[in-house]
Amino acid sequence: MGNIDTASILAQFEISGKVQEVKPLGNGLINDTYHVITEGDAPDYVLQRINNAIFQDVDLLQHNIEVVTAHIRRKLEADGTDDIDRKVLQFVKARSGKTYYCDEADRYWRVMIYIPDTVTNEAVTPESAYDCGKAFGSFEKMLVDVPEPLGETIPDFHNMELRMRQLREAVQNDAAGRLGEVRDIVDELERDADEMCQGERLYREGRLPKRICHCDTKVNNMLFDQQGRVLCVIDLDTVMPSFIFSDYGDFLRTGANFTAEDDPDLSHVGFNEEIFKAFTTGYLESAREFLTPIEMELLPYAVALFPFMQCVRFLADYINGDTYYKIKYPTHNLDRTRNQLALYRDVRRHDQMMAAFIRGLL
Ligand code: GN1
Ligand code: MG
Repeated sequence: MGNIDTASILAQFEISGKVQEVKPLGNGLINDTYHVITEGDAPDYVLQRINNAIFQDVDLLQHNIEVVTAHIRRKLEADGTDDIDRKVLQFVKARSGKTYYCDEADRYWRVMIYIPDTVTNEAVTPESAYDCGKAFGSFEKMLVDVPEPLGETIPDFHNMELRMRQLREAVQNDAAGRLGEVRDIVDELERDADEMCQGERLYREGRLPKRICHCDTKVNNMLFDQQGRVLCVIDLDTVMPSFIFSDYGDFLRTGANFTAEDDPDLSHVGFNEEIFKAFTTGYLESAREFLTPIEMELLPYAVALFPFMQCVRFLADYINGDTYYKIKYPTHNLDRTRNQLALYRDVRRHDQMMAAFIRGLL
């Protein structure tokens, strides 16, 4: 916690109970998160510093989150769901009336109620993939009729055309003098770029909708209860309008890779069909009633799109000299690039299997 005076920050929020201890929570790479333990019957809290270098419009971000959590709460209430406080996040107001507080050092803070007795997972099993599919599908389903427009907390976050432009700019500048060693990868990506940008084209033609999506669908962004059942979706900073491909495809990018996204041994990389099938089954159980035919038809495209996009992002960062992603060694972004390219290639070998499997479910 360094020199951060958490007591004076917490004093800005309408929390109940006396604070007993504040300790770091989780292992997020973007925000700093603390568990605030209180005395007696008062709830515990989560104190979070919002990374406003990445999320530059904190007011918009918190507005999105407030609209989304209030809407989900109303849906759960209407459905007669039990234990709602464990199934949707609840933010605590600051004394200013907002759900965040900006301190003198221009740091942004927010507080939510800590949901006790939960478990987070880093690895996906076929069983949990099915549950995650259902949960992310129903998250989107609950949000199809949000009563207010939401903004993009990172503008054009999953816009493939923008990501290609950024790669081409990196290639033009060759700021770190690394282009020579990756030229063949750039060429390979360019060959499929048009196909991978079809989402934006269909959107411009009015054939593909944007909906409210989570946009960071990793298994560790879900809370489970101690019996292993999904309780709720967390980490809502990237909730914004996007193609549903963002949630469906990005989950499988990490969940259905046999190894981590930065494993340098490419013989470990591959597309896990069993996870694909389990996740897709759960997802479509929740989502089929609101998805349009074109969205369903393009689900295999979504599975390919995310390793492709991530490969483009890692490669652009490598060529730029590692200015965005944290790296642990000089060729870290290159290893990530090669890993995601290998995954992309393997996904493409499963195009027909995926299409047939999805047809079978519908
Ligand atoms: C970043 O930090 P993390 O893992 O939540 C990135 C994602 C990438 C991911 C790749 C705001 O997410 O889009 O898919 O790294 N988030 C942002 O590991 O750029
Ligand atoms: Mg997270």
